Amino acid sequence: MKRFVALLATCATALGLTALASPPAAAATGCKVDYTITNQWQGGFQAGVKVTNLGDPVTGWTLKFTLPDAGQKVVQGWNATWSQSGSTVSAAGVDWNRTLATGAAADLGFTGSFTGANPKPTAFTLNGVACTGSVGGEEPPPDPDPNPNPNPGTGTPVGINGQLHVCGVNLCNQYNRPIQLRGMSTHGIQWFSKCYNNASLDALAKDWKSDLFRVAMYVQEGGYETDPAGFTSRVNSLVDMAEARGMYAMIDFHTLTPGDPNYNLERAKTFFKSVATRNAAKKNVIYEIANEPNGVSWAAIKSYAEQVIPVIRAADPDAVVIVGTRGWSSLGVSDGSNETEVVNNPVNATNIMYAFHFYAASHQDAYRAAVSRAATKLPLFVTEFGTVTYTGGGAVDQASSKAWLDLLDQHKIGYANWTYSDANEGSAAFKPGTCNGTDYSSSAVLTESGALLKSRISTPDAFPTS
Ligand code: IDC
Repeated sequence: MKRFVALLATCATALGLTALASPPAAAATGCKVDYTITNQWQGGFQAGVKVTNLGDPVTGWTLKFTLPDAGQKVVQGWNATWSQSGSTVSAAGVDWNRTLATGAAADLGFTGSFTGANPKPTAFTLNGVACTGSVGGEEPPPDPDPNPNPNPGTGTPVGINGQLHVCGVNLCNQYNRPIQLRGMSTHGIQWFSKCYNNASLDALAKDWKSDLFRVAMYVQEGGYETDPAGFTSRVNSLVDMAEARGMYAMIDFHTLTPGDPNYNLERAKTFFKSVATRNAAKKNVIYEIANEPNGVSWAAIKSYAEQVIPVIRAADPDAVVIVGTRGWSSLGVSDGSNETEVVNNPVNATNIMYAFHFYAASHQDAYRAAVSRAATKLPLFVTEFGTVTYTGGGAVDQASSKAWLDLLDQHKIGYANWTYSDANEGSAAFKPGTCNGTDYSSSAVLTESGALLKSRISTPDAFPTS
C-alpha cells in the first residue's frame, strides 16, 4: 500500500496535479540530462543539452532547469521552444522531437550570456519529473539507435528489398536483382525542417509510394558546421522516420559552397563516424558523402572519397556509399570534361556509386548523352535533380523532364527530386505555406513539379523477389 501511495505521488508531481480525479495507471518515469558547454567566450557561451527519456514513451514534453547564477541568460536556443522566467529555463519539444520513445534522446542547445561565473544548471526536470540520471560534461557518445533491429512492414520498399548492394553498374536488392529507387529530396533541413514531420512522411510513403527519402544536410549556409550535435541528431531522427515507413534514407552531406569537399574533410569524418556507428544495424541507409563538388579536380574529389569511405566502412561495412562528381555532380560535363575521367581513375573502394545531377530546363541532350554512355560503365545514382533550371526556380520543363525520367527508368538509375518542400521556387513539390498546415496529400497542395513527380514516383515498383 505504501508503494502505491508513493507511485501516485510521483505521478501527481509528473503531471503537475494538485488533486487527482481518478488514479492514473502507474507510468514509468525518469530522465537523464547530459549538459556540455561546447564553447565559451567573454560573457557568452554555447551549451548542448541532451535529454534522454528513461520512462514510458512521451508525446509532448517540457524540460526545465535552473540557472544558478543571476547573470546567466539564454539568448537563443534550438531544437525546442525556449523561454526563461527568472532563473528557470523551459524548453518544450518541437514537431520532430516531441515524441520520445523509451531510451530515446533529444539534442537541444542554446547560446547564453553570463556575468561572473558560469556554473552548470541544476534541477533538471522532464514533464515535472527530476532527471536523476548523470549530468555530465563529457563528449556524449552517438545517440543509441532506439530500434536497432526493426522489421520494416512487409510490402514496403525496405521490407521487400532489404540491405542493398552495388552489382555491376546497378543497385541490387537482397535477391541480387537490379532495382531502381525513386523518391524525393528534402530542401536544406536548416531552413525547411517544419516540412518533415509524421504527416508529410506518411504522405511520401503512402500517397507518393516513394522508395527513398534523401536528407539534404547542408554543411555551410547555417547547416551542420553551426551545430554538429543538433544536425546529427536531426538526421538520425529523419532516418528513423523513413525506416518506420519502409523507405530508404539517403544521408546527404550537402556540400555546395565552397565546392572543394576537402574543405569539410574533418567535419565529414566526424559526422559519418557518428551516423554510421549509430545506424549500422539498419538496412535503409545510403550515404552520400559530397553533394556537388565544384571548382575542384576529380583527383581531389577521389582523394576525399578515399579518406571518408573507410570511416563509414569501419562502422557500417555493408552500406552503399555514393560519391559526388566534378562540376556539380555532372560527371565533369559542366566543366567541359566527361565520364571518362572517372572510368579511367575510379575511386579505390567497393560497393560505391557515382552521383549525377541535372536540372531539366538547363541540362539537356549533351548531358543525357553522357549519362547514356556512362550508364554501361559506372554505377550511377541521380541523387538530386530538378524539373526546372539549375537555380532551382523558373518554369517546369515538361518535355526535358520526361526525356530524363524515361532515360533513368530505362537504365534503372535511382533518383531523388529536389525538393519535397514548400519553398517559394519552381522546383518545390508543394505550394508555399503548405508546411504550415497538415495537408500533404491532396492535389490542391501540389505545384506543377510536385504533380509531375508524384505521378511518376507513385507507379508500381515491381521489385523482383527471387
Ligand atoms: C538551392 C535552393 C535554394 C538555395 C540555394 C543555395 O533551391 O533555395 O538558396 O540552393 O543554397 C543544386 C544544389 C542545391 C540547390 C539546387 C537549386 O545541390 O543545393 O538548391 N541545385 O539551385 N545543384 C544544382 C541546383
